[in-house]
Amino acid sequence: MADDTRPKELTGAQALVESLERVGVDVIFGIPGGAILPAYDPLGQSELVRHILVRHEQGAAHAAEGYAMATGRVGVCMATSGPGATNLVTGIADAYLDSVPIVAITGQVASTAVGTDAFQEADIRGITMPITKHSFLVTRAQDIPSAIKEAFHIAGTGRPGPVLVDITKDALVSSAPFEWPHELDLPGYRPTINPHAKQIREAAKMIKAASRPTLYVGGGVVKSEAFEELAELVKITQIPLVTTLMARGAFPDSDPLHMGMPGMHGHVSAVGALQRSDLLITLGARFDDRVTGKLDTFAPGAQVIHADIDPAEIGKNRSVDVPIVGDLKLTIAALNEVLRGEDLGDYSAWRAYLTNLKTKYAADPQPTKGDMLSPEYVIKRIGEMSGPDAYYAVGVGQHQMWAAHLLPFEKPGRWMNSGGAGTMGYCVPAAMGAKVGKPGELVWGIDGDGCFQMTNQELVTCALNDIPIKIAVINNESLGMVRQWQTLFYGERYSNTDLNSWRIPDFPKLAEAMGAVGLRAETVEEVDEVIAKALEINDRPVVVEFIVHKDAMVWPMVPAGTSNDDILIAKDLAPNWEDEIL
Ligand SMILES: Cc1ncc(C[n+]2csc(CCOP(=O)(O)OP(=O)(O)O)c2C)c(N)n1
Repeated sequence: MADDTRPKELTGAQALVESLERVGVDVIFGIPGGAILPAYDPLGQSELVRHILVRHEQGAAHAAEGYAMATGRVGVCMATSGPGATNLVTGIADAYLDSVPIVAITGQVASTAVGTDAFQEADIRGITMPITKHSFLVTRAQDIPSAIKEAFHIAGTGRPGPVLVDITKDALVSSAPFEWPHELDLPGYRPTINPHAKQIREAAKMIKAASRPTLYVGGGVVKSEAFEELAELVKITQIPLVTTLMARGAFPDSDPLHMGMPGMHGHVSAVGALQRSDLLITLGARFDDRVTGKLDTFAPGAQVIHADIDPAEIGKNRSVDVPIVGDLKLTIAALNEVLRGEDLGDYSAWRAYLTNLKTKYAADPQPTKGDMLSPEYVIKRIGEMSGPDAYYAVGVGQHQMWAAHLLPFEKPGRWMNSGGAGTMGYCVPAAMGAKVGKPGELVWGIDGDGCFQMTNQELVTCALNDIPIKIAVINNESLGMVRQWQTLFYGERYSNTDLNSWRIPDFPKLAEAMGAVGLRAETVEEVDEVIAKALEINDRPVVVEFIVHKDAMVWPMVPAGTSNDDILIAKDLAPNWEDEIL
């Protein structure tokens, strides 16, 4: 009789695939090459793990992010050593800044060759050390299972983030008994999940004493899926709230208490809600410079409650009166528990003040600018015709900000964008990853003509792998956001921002060449027509090019390095803060 208790002998490569199956991986985005090649052999035979062969490793990393953002699970990308691994770096940095849980698996040259400048050697662990939550260099086959188990645990727990597992070729080809670790051996890694009751009571006391409180809601609320808890907190307290770029959709925009998005291109009412507040109840937000503007003039009269799972965030940029470390889902639930049924302050004058700002400075995008389409209108129509259930990935630039203002943010977890790093090229692969994670859902990518030219080749991947995403290219013929700065701060000297993309490339033809359907709209009537057509096509990816005016600007704007008090709603036009006496 065979001895079933003895661990089976596997190659490192087989152990890797078995480990990935055991942690529940269902899809990996990647490209093979020499060092990782041994792993691709058993991977190709796995019945549980689907591998999607991308066209560029940057696409693999962003696709892993898009998958993670859309599903809440850990996304996985894979590359070979050297240039394969370095091509992942942008996506890893992006995931780090936006706290997206991904695991990047890379092949490394043989352990005996490490440090010799061997062919395709790069110290990817060293390169990514500052942009990963943790990283492993595995040089022995028997260490692969524990590295994989730990990597997935670290990526997905506490403050989520990217983890790198770099495996040498000799570790992949040699054999060892496969032993799946039952316990995790991670001394020192113990994220604080439960908030401290005393801090919760202190926070509640401050909320009761405040007269102009604001809930400053960040991406952490999305990561911890604390949507119901947040909705209840708002219901109990009737405190106005803002959602940052990363938190769009965490609370319905249509709610009268929602004051919009704060920051450099935020809504006047949201900027006012922070700037004139006497208490910021900060939930999973990090006082990013794009939100605060000039830090020493940010929310000058506000005390601060700061709740975050990462203690390193607390007090990093802004001093804090009540720190709360813990999972936001539990933190907000605990706050609800102590606030429910309590006598809270009367915030009605504050609400009225902000509501007035909200109405007065509401955006009203017109269909055209001059005789050309306005990009705001196009994005608004995509949102209206596709609805709040659709998933939306965006690139970086003006189109990203218009999308953040004008898409229908009613449901959580449907918004994918590169907030922290601001990575052009994020949109197409992130949309691809989202669609793989949510195959039954409508997934739009809204991209700029500049961003699209960085990673559009992943449409080939989509066409070949039955991933029918829809991409809107908002073609303003330029690196629009940079051009906007040149308009405002460089005397309209447009150095190197004209892409000539109304001539070359021909985006619909490019789309067709990649196996997608290519459509174009130039008039107001065509906008609805092409969106409707795109919505009907579900067997292939679709690219819709919208030719739009190049001089449309993103408003409001707080010029970099200035105070939020100096927000402009149009060139040289500031809002009137003093309309209502508080
Ligand atoms: C990888 C990368 N390179 C450069 C930049 C700087 N940058 C920010 S926005 C932008 C322009 C984006 O142009 P486009 O994609 O056409 O979008 P638009 O602003 O016109 O909507 C640039 C170059 C960046 N964010 N990322």
